[in-house]
Amino acid sequence: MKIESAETVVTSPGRNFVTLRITTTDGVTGLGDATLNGRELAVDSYLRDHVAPLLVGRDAGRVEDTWQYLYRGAYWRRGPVTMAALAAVDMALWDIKAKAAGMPLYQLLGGASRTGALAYGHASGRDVPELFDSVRAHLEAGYRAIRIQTGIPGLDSVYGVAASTAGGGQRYDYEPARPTALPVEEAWDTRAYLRHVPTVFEAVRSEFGPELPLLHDGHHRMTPIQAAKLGKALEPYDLFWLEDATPGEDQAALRLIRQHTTTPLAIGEVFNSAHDYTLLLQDRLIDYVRSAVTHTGGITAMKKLLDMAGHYGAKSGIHGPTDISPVGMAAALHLDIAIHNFGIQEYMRHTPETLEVFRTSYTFADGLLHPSDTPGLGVELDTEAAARFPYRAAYLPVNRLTDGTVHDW
Ligand code: GCO
Ligand code: MG
Repeated sequence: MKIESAETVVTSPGRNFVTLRITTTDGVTGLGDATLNGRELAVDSYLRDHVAPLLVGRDAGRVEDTWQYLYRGAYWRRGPVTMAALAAVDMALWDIKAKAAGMPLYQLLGGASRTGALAYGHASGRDVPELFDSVRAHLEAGYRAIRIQTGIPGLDSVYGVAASTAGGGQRYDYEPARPTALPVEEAWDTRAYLRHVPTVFEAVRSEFGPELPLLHDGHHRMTPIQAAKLGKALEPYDLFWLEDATPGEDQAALRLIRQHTTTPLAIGEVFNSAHDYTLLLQDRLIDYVRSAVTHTGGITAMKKLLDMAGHYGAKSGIHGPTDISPVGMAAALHLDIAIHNFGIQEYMRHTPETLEVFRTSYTFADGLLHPSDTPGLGVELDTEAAARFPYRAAYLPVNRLTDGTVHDW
C-alpha cells in the first residue's frame, strides 16, 4: 500500500485547525492534526512544501521508518513547527494502519489497559461566585476532575478565564487566540496572583469538599521561588497538579520548586521532544507529562516518551485544549487507553461548528473519555464543511507586567 497523496486542509470552524490527509493507492485515508495555535500557516507550508513531496510513493505501512526519515532526514530537527508537521504524518499513517487492520488504534498500541480515561474540564470565573457556578455546571456535565482558574482583583483579563459564561459554563468557550491584526495585550501582576489563588482554593474546598480532584495552571508566569511559595501555600487543598509553574525551557527551575513543596507538578505543553524531559524525569522533578501528541511528533514519539516517563514514576496528562483538533484528541485517547502509566486527560469540548467539520466517535460519560471501536483513529473530516470556514489569522495574547515589561503569557 503506497502513499498516493498528502494534502493539508486549513479550516476555521470557530478557531483555526491544520489537518493532513494522506490517501493510499488502495483508497484508504488517514488524518493527522498539525495545528500550532497562532502559527498555523508555518506548519501548513512545512507540510505542503517540504514533506508532502517526500511522502508520495512511500510504503504507507512504514510508520517508524517514515518518522525517522523525516526527523533525521531533515537535519534540522525538533522545534514546534517541525514536530507538529511530523506528528501529523505519524498520526495519519497510524490511522491508515489501524483502518487497514480493521482495528481501533489502541489495539495496535497494546490493547486497553483501562475502561476509560479520566478527563478534567476547565472551570473558571471572573470571581469566586462565578467560578462556583462553573464548577457546578461541570459536575452536572459529568466531569469528575476540574481545573480551577479565576480573575485576579485589580487585573482586567487573566489567562484561563472564559470571557463568556453563556451556556451556564457547560461548554468552556475560552479561546485566547483572537482574529485581530495584532495580538491582544494583557496585564499581569504575580504578587497579586500569589495572594489570591490560595483564597480561591480555600473557598472551593469548603464548598465542594475534599474528594474532587482539583487542578491549576500557572501558565509559565512565576519565578522558581514564587512557584515554590505557591506550591507550599496550596498543599492544604490537595491539588491533583500545579501545571506550568515556571517557563518551560528552564528545566532546573523544577528542582527548586520540588525542594519546597509536595504539590504534584506537571509541565510540557510547550515541549516538543522527549529530550526536553531528560533531566525532569531522571531526577524525578515532575509527576505529569503534559505534551500534546500534536506538538511532540505524534503517536510514535509520545508512546516512547510516556514509556520513558513510566520508568521514572511519572504519569501522563496529555494536553487537550480546543487548539488540539478532534484528530489530535482521538490520538491522545487511544494512547490514554493503551499505556500503563495513564494519569489524566485534559478535555475541553470543541464547538458544534468544529464537530461539524470533524466527525468524531469518541464519547464522554461519567467523567471518563472513551475512544470508539471504529477502525483507525475514529475521526472523519468533512471537507465540504471545512471549506465553509476559511482560515482567519489569529494571535495568542502577549502578556505585560503592570509596568509594561513583556512577561510570559
Ligand atoms: C492548557 C493550556 C492551553 C494553552 C493553549 C495555547 O493547559 O490547556 O495552557 O489553554 O493556553 O494551548 O494555545
Ligand atoms: Mg496549560
